[in-house]
Amino acid sequence: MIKHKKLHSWVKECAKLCKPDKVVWIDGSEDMRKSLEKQAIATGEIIRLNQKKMPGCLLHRTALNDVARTENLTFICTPTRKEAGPTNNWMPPKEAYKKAGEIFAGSMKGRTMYVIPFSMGPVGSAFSKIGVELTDSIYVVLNMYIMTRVGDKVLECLGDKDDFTKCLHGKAELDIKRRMILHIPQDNTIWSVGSGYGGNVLLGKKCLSLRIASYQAQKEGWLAEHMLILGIEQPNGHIEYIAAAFPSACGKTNLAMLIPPDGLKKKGYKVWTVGDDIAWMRVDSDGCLWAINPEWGFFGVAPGTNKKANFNAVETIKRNTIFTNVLLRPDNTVWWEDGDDPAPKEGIDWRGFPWRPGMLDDDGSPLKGAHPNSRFTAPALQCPSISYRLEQHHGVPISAIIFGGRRAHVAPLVYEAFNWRHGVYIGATMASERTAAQYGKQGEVRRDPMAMLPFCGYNMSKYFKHWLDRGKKMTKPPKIFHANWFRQDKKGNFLWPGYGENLRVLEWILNRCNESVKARKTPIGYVPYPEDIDMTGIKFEKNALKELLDIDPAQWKQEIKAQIEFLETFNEDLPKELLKEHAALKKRFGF
Ligand code: OXD
Ligand code: MN
Repeated sequence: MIKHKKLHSWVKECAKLCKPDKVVWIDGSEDMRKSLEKQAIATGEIIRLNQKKMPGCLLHRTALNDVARTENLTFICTPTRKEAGPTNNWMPPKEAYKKAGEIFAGSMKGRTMYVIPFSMGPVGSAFSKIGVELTDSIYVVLNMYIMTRVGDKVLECLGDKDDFTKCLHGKAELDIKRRMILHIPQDNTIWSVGSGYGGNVLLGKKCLSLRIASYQAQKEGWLAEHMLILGIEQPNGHIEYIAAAFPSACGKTNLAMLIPPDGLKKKGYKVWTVGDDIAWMRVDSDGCLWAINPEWGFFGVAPGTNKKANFNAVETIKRNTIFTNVLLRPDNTVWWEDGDDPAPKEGIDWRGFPWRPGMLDDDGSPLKGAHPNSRFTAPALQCPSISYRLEQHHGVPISAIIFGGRRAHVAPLVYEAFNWRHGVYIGATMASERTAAQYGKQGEVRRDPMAMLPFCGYNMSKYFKHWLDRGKKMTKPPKIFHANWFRQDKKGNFLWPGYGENLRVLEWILNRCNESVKARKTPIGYVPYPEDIDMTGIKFEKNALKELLDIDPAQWKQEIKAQIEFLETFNEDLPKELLKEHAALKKRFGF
């Protein structure tokens, strides 16, 4: 293979900074993967799980202070603050390189630097992007083998082209005070130092496929989104695809792998999973929106994963899966809260300490065996519902886009935007209530436009404008919807059963796309007539469905006020079209 001059000189430059004992190029072979696995097991970085019960599965524990993405230590590094916008932490590139450079300096002494060429999207697809990650962590290499396509085939595809993302990761001392996740979009560069947690260090995922890619997408005229993609196959074999954006911890993985509920089975639907976290979408020559999932694996939350919530995920993670921060049982298998198995009598918790059910922490709360953000990294192709289109260079055409959040009140189960521009307003103002798994006051509403708040790599006002402009490029734009599976009654009980039953709502959405059902026009958009949501096979009070679809003007008055307060934080940069949508919404209510 011809040596890529720029790539080699960049690797050399980084090695000069970090001073590893050696540099190893990852060729993508199974032999190399196995030998790295062996090394990591020998040093204790990784534990081999029970190979009879869980073939190919591994366990890793992160440092105790390194268990989630650190948004406060994540920066967009552009020449001006305005380019990063009011929703991002900002640092000038020069300062970023200097500060992180001091932490990287000599940090790989006694370690190996691995060079991982990877492709986001099928290797060679016109819609894929290439990155090269340098890392001193075997855990990262093994995860990248699952999450992305890696190795020589990627280098061959890169040839002598310069357009690859330069990703440098180093664990350094894993000290939270010396941790930084830096994106320098103008240099097509990511620097991540001081962390070993997936979201901070698998640089192809949030860093490249969302933050850097969203910046590139704006320049190149496409969309990089925090969305799942699923296909619904109808009895006649026709498959329609939906992309959906929900903030973290709203069940995207579960929705992407949905199994039709018994009551709808006789209709013959089948759901195909294309992706559970990221969608890259572009307007094609047919005037439609097409999407690929750039990833090759799932990096999902373990607690709460069980056969009822997500049977397909349970099947997917039976083999060749890396578990992070879950509980280790005495038979060398793993366990987490709200899984399928009862708590074991004893085990080793996510921190590496002996654990028994009923143990309490310093505050007197039950001590968790698995960390609430413990994860599985599993090959997408092992998922029983994986779509063959995952490997197709062209991706899938999108019929509908869903925005959603977790709202106890206000937002009905589902509604449809009047048009693309209105849909962009719905996406720009979407919100979710914090759960116990997130920092901040529980129940507090956090605005999270298009679920991209932590992931948009440039000024969000410009991002809104970009979304509005995409609509003008399409002759057949997808319809836009808003869904809320989490509405509660007055007693605080969830009104909607969720999980597989969500297909009932997806069916209504597709019926709207195909113009086969009418809907009730309301000030917020089109809302289903209760009889148009097929409730065959489940006991459901008619009133509950009415309550789920109810729009309370008093609540909406407050909501609309909160929406404009949020939009006003973007000052004069906010596209005027969104202000017009806001005024129109108010007017429709008569406020
Ligand atoms: C994720 C997230 O890990 O959105 O996918 O936080
Ligand atoms: Mn995500």
